[in-house]
Amino acid sequence: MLKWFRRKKDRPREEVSSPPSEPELPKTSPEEEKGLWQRFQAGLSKTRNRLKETLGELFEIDRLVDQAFLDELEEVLITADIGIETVTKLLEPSRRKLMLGEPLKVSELKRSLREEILKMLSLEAPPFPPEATPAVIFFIGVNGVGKTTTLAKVAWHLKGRGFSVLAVAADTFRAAAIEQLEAWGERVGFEVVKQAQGADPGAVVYQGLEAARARGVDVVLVDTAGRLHTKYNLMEELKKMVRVAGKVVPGAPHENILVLDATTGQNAVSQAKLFGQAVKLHSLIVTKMDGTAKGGIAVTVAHLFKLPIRFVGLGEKMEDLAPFEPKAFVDALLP
Ligand SMILES: Nc1nc2c(ncn2[C@@H]2O[C@H](COP(=O)(O)OP(=O)(O)OP(=O)(O)O)[C@@H](O)[C@H]2O)c(=O)[nH]1
Ligand SMILES: [Mg+2]
Repeated sequence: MLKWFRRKKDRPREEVSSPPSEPELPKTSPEEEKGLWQRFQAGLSKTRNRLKETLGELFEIDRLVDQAFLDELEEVLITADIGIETVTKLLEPSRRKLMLGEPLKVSELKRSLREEILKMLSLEAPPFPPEATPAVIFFIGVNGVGKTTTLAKVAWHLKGRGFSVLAVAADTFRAAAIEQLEAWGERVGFEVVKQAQGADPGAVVYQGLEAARARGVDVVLVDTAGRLHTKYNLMEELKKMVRVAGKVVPGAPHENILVLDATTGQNAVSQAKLFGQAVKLHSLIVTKMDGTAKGGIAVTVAHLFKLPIRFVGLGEKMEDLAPFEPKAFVDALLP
């Protein structure tokens, strides 16, 4: 179903280091997929219900649409935190039709809206994890968005697909950040490379990648400290970590994931902008979709910055992370 999320056995034969006698990994069962889909649906229920309440009335009767109808629809979509620019783009085909004096029915408008959102979300995404050994992935974002929790959830997903995982505790700033990552490591089953609190995060990255290379680890997940995207020094520190990674493993980091908290709304746009100016961003993970009626922010940021969404966070447990699928998302979002 998901094209970008690969299993370890998808790799070319010569790159697989495990003996051929290793048992084949189970495929995602239909039950598992159903479970993910249900979690996805449930996680988006607040956003969906909000849209249902407001759009329900608008969409109830399949009548002809006029300008006033589109204006009202525009407002509703903006309250779901799909930004103005994005909403304008979404409704463009419908507005054009009206301007040309062509009739437009509610049912057609709904279809067009779905298609436009799908188009925005269906960005080409390279395979995940990236095809490098080790594949180095940074988790980046402002304070408290869910970087560490998401890293652990991703580790759990990767392990389920046969990859060996090592985490780097590059948040040496916040008290207890290292312990938090270690606790996840014990729960999920991954090793953590760490130094003392206050150590240079670049040095921890160096040590972690050296260890990963020496041991032939498949994927390295780097937990970075939460930082305000507007703070110059902290952004410089992030740039340095990224440079260090590239020195140890050529081409690293292979994926810088910006972690966004869905509940923060439009501020996510400026986060994406400023983090993207500091380091190259490759993808997004949108967390806390379960706690917000504003899940539309995912559409906005993906569209404005052309960043594919890898996963969405749907709760605090390790299994509360769903690989992102545009179609499932639109189905779950629109009533
Ligand atoms: N409901 C919900 N809570 C989440 C989700 N993801 C993370 N959280 C919670 O958000 C809080 C912050 O998570 P962390 O993983 O510590 O966030 P962080 O970005 O690493 O924080 P800093 O390292 O301090 O910047 C924790 O209480 C998590 O349990 C999610 O998808 N849904
Ligand atoms: Mg953290």
